This record gives sequence, C-alpha cells and structure tokens, in this order.
Amino acid sequence: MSPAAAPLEPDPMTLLPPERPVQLLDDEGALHEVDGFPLDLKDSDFRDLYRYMVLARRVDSEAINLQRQGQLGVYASLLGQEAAQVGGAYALAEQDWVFPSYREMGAALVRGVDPGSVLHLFRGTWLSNHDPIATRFGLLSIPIGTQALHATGYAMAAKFDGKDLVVMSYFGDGATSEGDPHEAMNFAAVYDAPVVFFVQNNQYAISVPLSKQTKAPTIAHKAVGYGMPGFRADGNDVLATYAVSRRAIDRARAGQGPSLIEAVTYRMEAHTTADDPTRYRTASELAEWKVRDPIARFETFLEREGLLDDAFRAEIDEEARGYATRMRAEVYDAPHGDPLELFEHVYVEPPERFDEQRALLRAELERRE
Ligand SMILES: Cc1ncc(C[n+]2csc(CCOP(=O)(O)OP(=O)(O)O)c2C)c(N)n1
Repeated sequence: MSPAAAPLEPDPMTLLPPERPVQLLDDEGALHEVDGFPLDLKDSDFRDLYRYMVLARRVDSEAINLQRQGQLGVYASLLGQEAAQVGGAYALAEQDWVFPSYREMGAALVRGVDPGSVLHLFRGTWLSNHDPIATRFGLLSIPIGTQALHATGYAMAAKFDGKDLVVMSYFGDGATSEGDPHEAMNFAAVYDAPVVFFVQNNQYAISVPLSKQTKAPTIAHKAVGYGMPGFRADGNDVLATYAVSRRAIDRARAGQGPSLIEAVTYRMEAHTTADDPTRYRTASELAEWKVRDPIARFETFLEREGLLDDAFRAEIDEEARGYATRMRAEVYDAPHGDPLELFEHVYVEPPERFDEQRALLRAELERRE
C-alpha cells in the first residue's frame, strides 16, 4: 500500500491536487511547518527573500512611473505577485533556467537580470538588453504561453545532453486555456523533462475572471490529465511558494519529471498600464486581497523572528534607489531601432514574401520622412 499522502500534496495514485493550497505563514505571519514541504532556509535566506520582494515592488513602481512619463509604451505590473515570483525563482539552482512571460520582473531580479535591461521590450527599442545565456533567463514573452514550449524544449534537450539543470516556466491562469502550454505540458510529461510549470493564478486573464476561462476545479487539476502532480501554494506566502517549488524542482532534478504549481495570488494593479480594472472588478474584492499583501505578511514574520531592523531597511532602500536610477539611465530617450530590423534574425533563408514586405515597409518609412 502506498503511504498516506500528506493532506496538502497531490494524491500519489490519482494525482488529484489538494483543495487547500500549501500555506506556511498564516495571515498573522506565524510559521506552521507542513508535512512534505520542509523549509531548508537560514536567516540570511529569509532576509534575501524579503529584499527581493521589496526590490521587485520598488522596481515595478518605477517602471509604472516611466510608462506614465511616456518613456515606455506599456508595462505589466507584478504588484501583489512578489511572493509567487520570488519564492519560485529563489528555489532554483545557479545552473537552472527560467522562461518568463511579460510580468516576471521579480523572478528576473532573483536571477540577477538588471531590470532596466528588460524595459527595452516595453519601450519598443529592442527585445531586451540582457544576455539570456549568461543569466539563464529567457526573453520576456508577450505571445501567451509560448514560453512554456521553449521551457519544455530546453528541458528535453538538457536531458538528452545529460545536463544537470531544471527549467522553470512562468505563465498565468489564462495561458492554461491556450494550446501552447497544453502541448508543452504533455510533451514534458511524456519525456519526463526536468521542467516546472509555475502558474501564477492571479484570478484574471485581462478582464476575464478564472470562473469564465476554465471549468477545472483548480488550475492544479489540469496536471492530472498530463500525468504529472499539480501542487497548490498560497501565492502570497513566499515561504509556501519557495517550499512547493523546492519540492517540484528537486523532483525534476532527480529525474522524476515535470510538475505544475498553481500559486494562488492576485494582481493588485491593472493588467497593464493600458487597462482599467475598475470596469471588471470591485473595490471590495481588491480590498479583500490587499489585507493578504505578501510583503506585509512576511514582514510580520521577520519582525517576530527579530530579522528586520532599520539598518537592513535602509540598505534595501539604497539598493532600490540604485536600481531606479539605472532604470532611468537605461531607458530615458533610448533611441528606437530601425523598424526594418523586424525582418532580421527570423529566417536563415528568408522567403520571397519577406522581400516584398520589407520593400513595402521601406517605402512607407520613406514616405513618412
Ligand atoms: C497568443 C496570445 N493571445 C492573446 C494575447 C492577448 N493577451 C495578452 S495578456 C492576455 C491574458 C493573459 O492572462 P494570464 O495568462 O492569466 O496572465 P496574466 O496577464 O494575468 O499574468 C491575453 C489574452 C496574447 N498576448 N497572446
């Protein structure tokens, strides 16, 4: 007989996920250990997790400011999702890879990507100014769910090459309603690829609430159909997102294949700076989630543990100001590239229609000069 599953992990036989997400920090910031999800963190890790979350929030608000100043065309905020992003990325090893969507500034910070560099995508100057190979952090992906395929492909190749690495793909609840993540998860399961699909269930796909985009009881249930475990984590509890990710990453590294993590969270800001969320969600819903703020909850924990003092806060503040300065320096009036570059780097041997389209665009640009 298989041992009884801990109540908060998927059933080993049916793979069915638990209803209640894993939570290590309660709403008052008190730590409760959960069977099957041990914490292997030191005090310095706790402080680091806090530092990354605060920096992510500060960098995020600076990006919103830059958009409001007209320096960025659009920006997708992570406000409220700091714990989901930071906890997951923090559980990765140095050699592991991340394939992000467009909302992963927090995960980017943890991986050592300079936030200013990725803003080029939102300014439309270039795809990014970071080196994906050096940082093992893929380019931000605007087409929904495509990065899940990149993640599976990369993980399958790494396995074929006998490399010790795990790949994490971040995407949203809405992405699970599209074809690419479906194919990515199925292939990953069939090939036992070392990949973790980290779904930030922030309750909305732009204006479409979760209840209107899936009939599945939870996002984690979708894993059952692929034959992989689906874990659920309180996405506003950084210790839960870390511990659940640790478990899924260790599994993948040990050759046991992929898993899906559903981090239950909430997007506190608009979908992007081009969106008006008051048209589709209520002030009371927002207020309900505000009290579950991931940073405030972790702060209470750190204070209880005596790990937070003014000197540390000042240090983070200084670091955040440094980031903001560099972000402004990087994107302020950064020149736009040549639109004709659209046609570069796509095909080794471009099809004929590319030549026609390039000529059309060139003529259009000349007419506007
Ligand atoms: C292939 C594709 N289809 C549609 C869109 C338009 N679109 C942009 S964001 C979005 C919703 C995504 O929601 P979700 O996956 O939950 O991620 P979130 O934005 O909430 O982080 C859609 C449909 C797109 N970018 N790419």
